Amino acid sequence: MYDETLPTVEQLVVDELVCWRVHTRHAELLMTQQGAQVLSYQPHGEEPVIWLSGQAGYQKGTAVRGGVPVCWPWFGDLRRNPAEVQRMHEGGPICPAHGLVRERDWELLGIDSEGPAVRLDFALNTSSEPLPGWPHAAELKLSILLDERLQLTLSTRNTDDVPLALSQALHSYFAVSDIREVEVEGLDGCRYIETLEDWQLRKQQGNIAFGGETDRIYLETPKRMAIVDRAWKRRIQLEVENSSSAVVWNPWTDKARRLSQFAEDAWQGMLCIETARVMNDCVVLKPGEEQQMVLKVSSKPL
Ligand code: TA6
Repeated sequence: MYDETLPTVEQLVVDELVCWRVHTRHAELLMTQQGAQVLSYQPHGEEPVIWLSGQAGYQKGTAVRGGVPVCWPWFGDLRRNPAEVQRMHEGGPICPAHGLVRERDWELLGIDSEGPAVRLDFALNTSSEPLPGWPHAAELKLSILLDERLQLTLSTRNTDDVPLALSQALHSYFAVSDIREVEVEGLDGCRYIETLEDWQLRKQQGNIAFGGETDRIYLETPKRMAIVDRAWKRRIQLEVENSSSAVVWNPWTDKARRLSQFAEDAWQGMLCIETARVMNDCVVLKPGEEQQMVLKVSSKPL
């Protein structure tokens, strides 16, 4: 039986992946060293907030489906990125979707569990761990803070002597009761790129509701947005810093069949809202400069 007041951090191996299970008086979190990926997050007495696929695989070199994969130093398809981001890539054909860091182990810098909160810090240094096709020097860090809410801070320091241009995302999978019944608040009036229709530019009117495959890049996004889930009587609140773009994604039926580690009906219970720096919001860092992007996730009853 856990002593609710004291946080615990347990290291475990799930199939091939080194993981940590963190338990505080507010919530439970599971994460893995591979990609410094949060895998699940569930406040006590509630449905999960961060969704993890029931068919998730824990193999080395393959990103786990679900959780919060880190997309860096580019988001999505490299060829759809701004020219300056594309130019950083000097490596021939190796340009997987969502960059180069979600399938490799990051270094655990430390775990701080003094007091009711727990903080885990991970890093990836591209000088000591060169990335194939991306011969630049940068220090990437992800800090995970678990207290009343979940906070992720992704920071990049340019340790090279030339400017770096990159795009990135915290590719968060949220759990929902039924995608057809939830709405996203906060993006009313925002321009978005409809990637499913020739990347046309559109404008959001009202809250986002879901009636089919959705894969959109929202621009000039606000600090706050929320998933309203009436069936589960909760609002998942997202608060961001230093991010003015967000990707909203649900694969629906057809794409669900083509996705790895994804049950045919899993599309009904998940929604990705990805805190990003993409397109005209991509990151350009001078030598020595650092950029931090922050996501705070909390769940409140409706
Ligand atoms: O972020 C949305 C997206 O780019 C979708 O187009 C979809 O492909 C999704 O990411 C998942 O990508 P993955 O490479 O993890 O299968």
